[in-house]
Amino acid sequence: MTEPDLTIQTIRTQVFAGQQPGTSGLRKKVTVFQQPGYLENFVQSIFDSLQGCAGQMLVLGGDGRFHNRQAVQTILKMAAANGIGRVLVGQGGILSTPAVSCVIRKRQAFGGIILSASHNPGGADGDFGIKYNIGNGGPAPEKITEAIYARTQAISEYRISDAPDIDLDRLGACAVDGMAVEVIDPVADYAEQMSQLFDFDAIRKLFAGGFTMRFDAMSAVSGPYATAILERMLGAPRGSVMHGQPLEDFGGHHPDPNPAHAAELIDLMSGEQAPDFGAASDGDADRNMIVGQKLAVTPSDSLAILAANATVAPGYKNGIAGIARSMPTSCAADRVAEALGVPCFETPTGWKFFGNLLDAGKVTLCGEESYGTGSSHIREKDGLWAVLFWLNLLAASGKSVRELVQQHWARFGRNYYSRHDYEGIATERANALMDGLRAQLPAMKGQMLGSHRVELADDFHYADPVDGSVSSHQGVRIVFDDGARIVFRLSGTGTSGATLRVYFEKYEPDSSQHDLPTQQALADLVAIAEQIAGIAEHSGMARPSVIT
Ligand code: VG1
Ligand code: CO
Repeated sequence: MTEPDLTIQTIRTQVFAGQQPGTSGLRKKVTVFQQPGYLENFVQSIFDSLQGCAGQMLVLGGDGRFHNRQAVQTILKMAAANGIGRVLVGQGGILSTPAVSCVIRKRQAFGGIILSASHNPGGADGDFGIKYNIGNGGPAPEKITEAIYARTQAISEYRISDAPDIDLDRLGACAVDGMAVEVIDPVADYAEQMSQLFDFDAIRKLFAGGFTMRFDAMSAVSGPYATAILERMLGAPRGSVMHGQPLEDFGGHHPDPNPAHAAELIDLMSGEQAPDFGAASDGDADRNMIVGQKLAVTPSDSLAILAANATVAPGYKNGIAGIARSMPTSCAADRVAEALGVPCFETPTGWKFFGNLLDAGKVTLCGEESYGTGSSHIREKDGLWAVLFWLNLLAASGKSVRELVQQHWARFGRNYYSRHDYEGIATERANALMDGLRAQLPAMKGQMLGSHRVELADDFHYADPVDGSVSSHQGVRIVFDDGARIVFRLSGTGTSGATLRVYFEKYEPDSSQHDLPTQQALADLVAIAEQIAGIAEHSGMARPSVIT
């Protein structure tokens, strides 16, 4: 083997914000990442923090946003100079987040590096991001992310080969100095896994019978996956996938699959010519939105409905071991778990908290209110997986999305649910709001707020049932004795100022009350949130910037 032709560079840039402890990746403006040494600082810190990575295999790819290709070339040269044995890189530098997780597991890689800022906007003025996933295919746990962060603060040099760029578009083997590189088809392993989990024959028959759908890839990375699987493997009519070409700036949009940002799909699904089924996915293809005719399914309901019907899919035919949901996600899944006689775990926000539960076999399905759903098949949430699960369910039941949702509510009751986001608040003001709330918590229990009595008011705290690790200050929650809840937390994924997220939930067992407009059903809770938190005063905003 030839000695790697490496250069040791001194880091001169002073702006090493690094990854904040507690978040699962570094997300910053592209212009920040373009500073000399910035990306390199983080990547070297990853290699420095991974014990035993020399000679090992890594998976590398991203969501195709602006700066993706350049970053891939840099990381390959750094991997070579740091003694990594082999890198599997997606063709064109492309791999969705779920595909990275799938490939790490299938090929038993040591870990992987994902380049994405997920649902954040892209382009030269947009956001970029990077995160490290471990050998189980999931986001690195806090122990590792904190070590990486600490290293970014201390590091003074990085190692990089001065070998030329590789041809990212040509499939097959090549090398960077002594390191083997394989450019892989980004879709193949993932598509094969999907065909094993779901009844592709039944879904093919559904489309052959005239069933219509639109999948909005939002000009992001799910496009090639959705086109290959839905149109080519399952026979959905050409054009079923819209915005299927990944663009560096996502066409100037937020690639965030919710009714606010996927408005074109929502309009289509509300019209007289609406297809039978609609869905959308985010920048890195791990989120999903499910839409029926004139009905957007809340992610919390989607999780509960999939859990209640999981056995229709071949991959889950023996039932599920348990469900996990993030704390702000509605309690709809808890009712299903109870009916199935399986446990339901409540975790802090962020997919990394599901990893241990999945590895230990305690849960099969996981979900977050933020349009994230997934299962034990990988260790990330998975947008297209959720869409295929719904297609399998629609095919097996012969029912419409609306019928499935209404039947679910009739059986389990409806959890009215909404999230209000206040974006771009000055960080001190947002912290003051949260501190003000925390100060009120001890006195709240037993109080009447409007017509609701407070049963529990706390700052959510989680002890991992598998490894005992503790995560505190995960959001203020006010739980009422009628099942209603209000949750307040600050976003950990924004790149400018603070974003306050307020989550509202109300449980309605009575079927005759299941057709109210959501915001109307939750209006009294919204007023209570304002009363106790002083949102308008702290944020300077009379109403939320985004309601989902
Ligand atoms: C948001 C969501 C959270 C999700 C995270 C990553 O975080 O609320 O549920 O896990 O994004 O999603 P925050 O801290 O901004 O509320 V994505 O699609 O980046 O992987
Ligand atoms: Co995402």
